[in-house]
Amino acid sequence: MTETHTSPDEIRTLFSRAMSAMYRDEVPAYGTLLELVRHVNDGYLDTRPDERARLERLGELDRIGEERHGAIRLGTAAELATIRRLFAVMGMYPVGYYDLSVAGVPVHSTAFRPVDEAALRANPFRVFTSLLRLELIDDADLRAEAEGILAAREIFTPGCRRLIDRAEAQGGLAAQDAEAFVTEALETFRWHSDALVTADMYRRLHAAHRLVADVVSFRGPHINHLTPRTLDIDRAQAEMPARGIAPKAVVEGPPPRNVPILLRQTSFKALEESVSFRDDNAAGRGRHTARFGEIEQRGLALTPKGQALYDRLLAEARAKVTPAADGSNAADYVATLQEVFAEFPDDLETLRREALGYFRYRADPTAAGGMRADPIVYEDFLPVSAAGIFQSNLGDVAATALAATPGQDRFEAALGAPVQDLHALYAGIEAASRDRARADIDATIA
Ligand code: OOG
Ligand code: NI
Repeated sequence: MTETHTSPDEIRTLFSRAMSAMYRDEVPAYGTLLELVRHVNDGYLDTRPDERARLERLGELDRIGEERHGAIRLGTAAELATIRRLFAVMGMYPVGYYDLSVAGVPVHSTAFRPVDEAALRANPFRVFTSLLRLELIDDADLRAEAEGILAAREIFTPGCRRLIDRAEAQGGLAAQDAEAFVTEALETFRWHSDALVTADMYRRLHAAHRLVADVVSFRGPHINHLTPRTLDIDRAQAEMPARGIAPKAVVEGPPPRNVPILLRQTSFKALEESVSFRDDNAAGRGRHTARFGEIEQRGLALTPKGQALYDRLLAEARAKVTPAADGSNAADYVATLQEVFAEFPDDLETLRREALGYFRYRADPTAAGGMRADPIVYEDFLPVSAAGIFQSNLGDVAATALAATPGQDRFEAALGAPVQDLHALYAGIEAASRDRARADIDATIA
């Protein structure tokens, strides 16, 4: 990159804002959710001046109002490979592998996100990106037809492809190209109500799996939700009904705690939208549910040891009370979750001492040992939560696991690159901060 190029961080911010504006136009309830989250976050910070000061000191306060993630579902390996190049233009790289077939959803996924500390601080915009696994569809004829439909569609504009090529060739984009790129790239994520398929084909795809219909029937991978970050998800969940939004029955992820860990999420159901099929006359229009809303609260990133404890406790709670799709045992589930998670340490010092979470260190002569540790925020996703979100917006049908072979190799072959290991990223940030803190301490002593 030269100084005449717009930085990938800036392009990402422009893109994230453009996407947010587009989605607010397409799905007005998303605008309501943004207002609710802003209201809850302001209230939270107003009553906690210490927390406000802490977030400000860590450089996190500014990013929270801008922060969001989105999700898309792609149909082919070629689409995934090009989307990887598209996101790279805005400094977003594939991190983590999520196999959702175990939860009955025929996709596997990664998250495109910024990876280094400065980029995360500038704007942590992420996109949870899934690739349809047509090989999990039993009906061979339908599979072949779906493959044909997907092979014939083009989800990128010619201008978008040209600008990706240019960014790669030049190592960046000049300001005017960067703006054009944002406009062109946005088109890939736009909702198109005119389907690529006939009503009958839609019905057959839908019968195979609702998700197959969502991916194969349309012109492109419409953004299916955009999720702002709240500082108090229980409060936001409680206030949703008053704003005319019906949340899903339980918040996904860990229970409420003193020290938030990982990620807690809740969503509202997908909207029913009218679509037109290829063979529709003016009178016959169809319906499709695809796009929904979600909010999330982020906490401490866990080490493999902490993640293993989380996974074990979550499995234990869900074995005792499996949350019913219709929400009928929600209170029971929440109580059980809370009970089981009592075993998970809930103060920063114990979490750090027992190496359950990742911390960022800095020199502080007033602290014991001359160093202070702050929690590193979890920037990724959780497969069980993601499955719960998929399920809820797919219409709360009970999930049956699909017989899938683990697919990370196939996913990476389609992607054209390996996904980065999220633990290596957090461990790297922690180690670098410790080295910096030690050097600072040495410098004061010397
Ligand atoms: C993605 C669902 C996963 C999350 O926040 O866990 C997700 C989808 O429905 O396409 O976005
Ligand atoms: Ni999401």
